Amino acid sequence: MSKQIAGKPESMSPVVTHYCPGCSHGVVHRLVAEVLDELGLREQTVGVASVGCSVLAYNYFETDFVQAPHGRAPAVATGVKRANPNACVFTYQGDGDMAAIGTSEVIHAAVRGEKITCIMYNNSIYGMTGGQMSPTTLMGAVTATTPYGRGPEAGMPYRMAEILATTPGAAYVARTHVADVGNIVKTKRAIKKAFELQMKGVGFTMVEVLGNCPTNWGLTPSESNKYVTGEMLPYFPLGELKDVTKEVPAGVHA
Ligand SMILES: Cc1ncc(C[n+]2csc(CCOP(=O)(O)OP(=O)(O)O)c2C)c(N)n1
Ligand code: SF4
Repeated sequence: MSKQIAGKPESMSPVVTHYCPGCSHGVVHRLVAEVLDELGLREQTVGVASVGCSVLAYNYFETDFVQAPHGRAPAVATGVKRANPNACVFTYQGDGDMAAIGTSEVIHAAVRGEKITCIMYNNSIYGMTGGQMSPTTLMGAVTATTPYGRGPEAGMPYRMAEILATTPGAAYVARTHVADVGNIVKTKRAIKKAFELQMKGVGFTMVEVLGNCPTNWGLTPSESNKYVTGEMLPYFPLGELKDVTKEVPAGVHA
């Protein structure tokens, strides 16, 4: 008799997602679900879905979920966490949701040191609405709203993780990618650390995950993963940008 050695995490619903073939949104969902299983947090978790391709995230997790208006997930998560301090509360947002319409919400949540985890899937484009430029679209990139390539009139793409890492309330901020297996494993580690620090009440935690959008980039899944590593990585460096557990207390020399 064959023995099952791999299956869906308990925190993931047994359904087929609506994501395009080759899209990494599903990979990141799975990592979140695996982490919730490993930390035994499923029954006390409340996810906050945003607006974008991941708007249906509430159908994919076996946890409680709330749907927030576009960009407002960190504000909704703040309310959920303050009302339920023992809950594990996370948002799942695109770069359009967090870095465009929701810039203010996430920065103020970080400044306040809200004990939540915000996950930003950065595919450098508005995926759901047909591939318009987002704040993280690379210079020169052709999108539905930049047919000649993003130019200086739109300003430079900005780095959400670096911005959040400068806020005093942030406890942990990291940027990872999921374009190859080794980095999928590293992304899981970062998400796990963020959830652990949230549950220890250390402060605001955020993981920016560089992901693909083969459909709106007009690339195959494999080409789109090469775009992540070849084009996005030089502008969006990986790493733990803030980890208060590693900081040396004032007056102590490392
Ligand atoms: C208030 C409001 N403004 C605009 C929209 C249209 N809209 C829906 S999704 C979206 C962008 C989503 O892009 P992103 O957050 O990067 O997620 P992705 O779809 O790429 O995963 C926009 C502009 C909306 N739904 N509500
Ligand atoms: S449009 Fe892009 S981000 Fe959205 S599901 Fe398809 S590939 Fe993924």
